[in-house]
Amino acid sequence: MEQQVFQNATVVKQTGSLYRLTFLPAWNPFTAVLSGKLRLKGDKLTNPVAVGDKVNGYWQRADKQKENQAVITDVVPRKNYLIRKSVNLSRQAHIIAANIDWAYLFLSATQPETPFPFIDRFLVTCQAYRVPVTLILNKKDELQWATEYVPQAAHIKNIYQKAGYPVMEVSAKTGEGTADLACQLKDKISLFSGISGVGKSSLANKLDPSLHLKTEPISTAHLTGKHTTTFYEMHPLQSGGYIIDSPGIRGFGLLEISKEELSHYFPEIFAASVECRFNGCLHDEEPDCAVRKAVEKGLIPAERYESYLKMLEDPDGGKYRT
Ligand SMILES: Nc1nc2c(ncn2[C@@H]2O[C@H](COP(=O)(O)OP(=O)(O)OP(=O)(O)O)[C@@H](O)[C@H]2O)c(=O)[nH]1
Ligand SMILES: [Mg+2]
Ligand SMILES: [Zn+2]
Repeated sequence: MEQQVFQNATVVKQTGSLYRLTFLPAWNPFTAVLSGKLRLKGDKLTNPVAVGDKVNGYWQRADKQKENQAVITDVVPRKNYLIRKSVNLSRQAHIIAANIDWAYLFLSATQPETPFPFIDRFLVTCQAYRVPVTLILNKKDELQWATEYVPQAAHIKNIYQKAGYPVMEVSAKTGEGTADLACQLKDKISLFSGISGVGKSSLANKLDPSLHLKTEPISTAHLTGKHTTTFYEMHPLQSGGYIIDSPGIRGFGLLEISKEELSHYFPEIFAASVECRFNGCLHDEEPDCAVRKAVEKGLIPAERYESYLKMLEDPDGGKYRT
């Protein structure tokens, strides 16, 4: 059996035990499997190798096989990654994606609604794992006729802009706001994430109609998405850059973030906390807590503070039926 090694291939797709790799910036993905050594590492992780990972390995020519089989042996140390506790296998963690230049958390201006604790768990994880993040408020076109959602959309925008996060209002249907987004995506590997039905794949198609990603209307009975995208997959954009389209996230448990450090990942809570009486204040029931005072005065939105308290109490939680 001959062996020829390869280095620094990028994982662009994972489907079960099969991976697709390419040598960026070239785009001609080939199939690979994990070595036994890497599969063993998978006991605490549902996926020891994630989309966006850079990997090394070798090709082996197995008898009777026409093509060489690529085998992944090592993951190159990651620049960053996003990780969450899996919903069903609560002791297992799932690496959402690795080596991400920018994450885009998709929300819908109308339906489906993303619960605040979900948004905040995602943002906390981005802060903790050093992934810059922008909120995408999609389906802006629907606000014209679904006017009952206008105050809610404005409220979301206000909360997160105040916290220091960029918020972009776009429409995957009309294309409004997508030119600015296309500029930001150039030369970067970006992650599109969010719950099902918020329009991640639709927006990707609008940015590059040659992608033809599958999309589906949300359920009229439950106003929730149908989990149309089932694999994490990187796509090159004609306008430049690469996006990772992803399946709707069903639940988001925090991982390896201590109670003491949690407030550091809420920028506006952290800023207020310098005035707290106690150094190790958890901003819960401690006396003279500047964070609680800021919430009472309306300077910190109650939704954000409630999310913070929920996470403090139950970092593993965050399971949503979406
Ligand atoms: N009116 C309007 N509808 C949109 C917009 N973006 C997406 N939709 C619709 O929302 C539904 C869900 O869109 P998808 O792109 O499948 O959503 P997704 O986030 O990829 O969902 P999953 O793959 O299940 O995670 C589809 O019917 C889209 O046509 C938008 O900007 N405006
Ligand atoms: Mg999709
Ligand atoms: Zn405090």
